[in-house]
Amino acid sequence: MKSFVRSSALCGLLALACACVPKPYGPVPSEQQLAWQDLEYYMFCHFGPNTFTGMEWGLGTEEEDIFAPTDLDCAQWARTAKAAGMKGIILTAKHHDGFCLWPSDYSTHTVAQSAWRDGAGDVLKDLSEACRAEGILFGVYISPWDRNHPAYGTDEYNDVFAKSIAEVHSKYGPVFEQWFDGANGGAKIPAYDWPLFYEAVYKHSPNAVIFSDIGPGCRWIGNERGRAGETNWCRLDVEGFAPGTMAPGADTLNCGNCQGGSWIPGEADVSIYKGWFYSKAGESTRKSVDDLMELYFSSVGRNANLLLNVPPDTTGHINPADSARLVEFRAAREAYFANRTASGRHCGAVTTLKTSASSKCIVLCEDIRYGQRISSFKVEAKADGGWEEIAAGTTIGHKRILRFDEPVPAGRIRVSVTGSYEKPLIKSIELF
Ligand code: FUL
Repeated sequence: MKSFVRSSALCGLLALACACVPKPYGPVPSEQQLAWQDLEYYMFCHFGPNTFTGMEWGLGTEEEDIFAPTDLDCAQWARTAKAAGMKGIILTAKHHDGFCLWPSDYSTHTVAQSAWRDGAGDVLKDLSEACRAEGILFGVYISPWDRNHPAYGTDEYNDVFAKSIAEVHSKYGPVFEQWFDGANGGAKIPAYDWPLFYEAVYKHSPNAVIFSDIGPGCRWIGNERGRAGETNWCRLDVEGFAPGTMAPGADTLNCGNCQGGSWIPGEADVSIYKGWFYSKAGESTRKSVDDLMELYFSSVGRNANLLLNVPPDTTGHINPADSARLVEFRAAREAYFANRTASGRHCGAVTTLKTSASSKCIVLCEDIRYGQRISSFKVEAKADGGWEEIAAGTTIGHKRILRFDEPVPAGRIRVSVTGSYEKPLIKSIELF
């Protein structure tokens, strides 16, 4: 009897809870995409023959022996990423020059043909193990454009490429993200068999989020400057488009499509240097902490993940000056968000909070599990003469950060949703 009462009470509670579950609006994220959006910030590593030649796009004709890190230490990369507060590392397993950083059965242009470690070296093995040991995620960039492979440009290449993807994922996966670059430098474009490539990824990394200009997991943000649109929808129309030259325009990728048919959130990729690969000259272009903070606000602060490239040097280490910069950047972020002056959950279209001290920014998170709904909002502070607008924005999505023009003294602050396609669902509001 007791257990009957208990279970019917439980059913009642569940029914109540169910009645409160909001109705989804439009496309919604998969569980994998939700978890991926929570990551917010991780490392990109461009490493390969270009590290040694100073080129950005290798020709594919470089001698394999060019790849000769003197002291490869992937554990140092993983430690650096972790200390920087990054959640994972995505490595260029194969860039456009076709050189494979793992001994592949489907290419003769790989670490196995080089003199490095007598042909027995394997960067993917080292890095995937180092990431696991450090408790961070491992991801791969595998370029479809291949300037070395003899089959490139023929129908046979689709099969070769799918097999090398499967090889990487089965040997070193599962990976959290698979990066497919859209560049082809005007080369002859074969009719890529994207469904075949995706299948090869999902077979071994079923939870991977696949990046390309148009997803399916996440999309390019339309520039390599780390700047998402101030309006940034997680939705995109992909019908009739393909990655690369067939992708929608950069402006569309930058902002998404408000009514887009698929959930494909943006990822902002940008390098700490001017180029993607390490070069001595590149060191003078290292971004400052202020630059990195701006990047953070224009990517994570605008509903996009930040993929920051930190290229290992010819020794096979992340340059000490780069790792020091990353740690300074982490400290700057932590200092910026150290004093929370108010926090609350949203209730109704207007939420009022009381701040305990003067505030310089507001951080809003929409409950995107039920779709992205909000198209505009404003923030006001109570002043002597009534409510005064201190900030306004359009989309929110996973996270939106708005900095105030000047510090707003302690007092009452209210957030009003001024446009929403469905009942607005804000998960959290915080002021700092
Ligand atoms: C581009 C490539 O062509 C660059 O070399 C780099 O890998 C960048 C992340 O993507 O499309």
